[in-house]
Amino acid sequence: MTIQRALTIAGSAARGGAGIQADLKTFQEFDVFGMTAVTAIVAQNPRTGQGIFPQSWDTIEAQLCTIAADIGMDALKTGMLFTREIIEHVAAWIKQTHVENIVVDPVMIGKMGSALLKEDAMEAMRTQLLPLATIITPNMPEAAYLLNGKTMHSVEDLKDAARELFELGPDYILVKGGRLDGPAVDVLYDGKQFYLLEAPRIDTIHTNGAGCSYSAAITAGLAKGQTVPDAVKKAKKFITAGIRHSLSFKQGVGPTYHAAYGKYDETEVIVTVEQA
Ligand code: PXL
Repeated sequence: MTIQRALTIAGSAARGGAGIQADLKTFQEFDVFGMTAVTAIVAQNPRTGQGIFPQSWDTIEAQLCTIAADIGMDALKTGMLFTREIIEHVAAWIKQTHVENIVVDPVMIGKMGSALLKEDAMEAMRTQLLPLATIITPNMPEAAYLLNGKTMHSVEDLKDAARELFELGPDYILVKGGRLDGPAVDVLYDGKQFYLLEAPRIDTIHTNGAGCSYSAAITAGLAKGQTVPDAVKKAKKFITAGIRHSLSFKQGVGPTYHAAYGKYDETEVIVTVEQA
């Protein structure tokens, strides 16, 4: 058997719906072999309060080195990196691994409100990590932060944001319109064309880990050799199904259901291509 390999460099979300847990569940759904380098452990809860435990660079580097030496990878994604130091080290490590497919999810704030990126880390993200990316996948607040507080209310605004983010160096920009009114429209941009990806809006609060799972699905598609627009379209179908069948357990924002797509759901995503 051969199987494509995907690495996630991200935080552990103890609740199981986001972070590396979401990434591994997603890789499995796409029949891609998943590996992890844990950057931080997130276990926020009312009893113990602040529950973010960043790992030392030694710990993270050890994970990356064993993966590179023993398994290798066809694609990688980054999720929660948390500190400037981790971002700088991860960027330097990525540069010397020669991985072809690099997905950067600029994780900043969790659905439960946790601050997943320190303030002084933003500049390192902008200048050191984003230029290495095949694709970056900000939601609207993340795109706004990266662009120094740009406000966005429409698909046209997302297109403007994508144009500006493209200047930071990634090959593709995906700005997700989850917070717009109307259908769920995401904008993919490669410097020449816009791809508008439209799915029905699903009325639920239970979207914990949606961004992680979406970018993991893109990573899996790229690992399998799909083009970026194909991988994004499949990933959007996957995450729309996951949100439609999202789960609600005891408390808080519930997770998307990773096994939904293909089993319970064949959501269509409409793609419109426009010249920029
Ligand atoms: O969904 C963003 C996210 C990413 N990474 C980790 C998280 C969360 C949100 O809970 O815990 C580790």
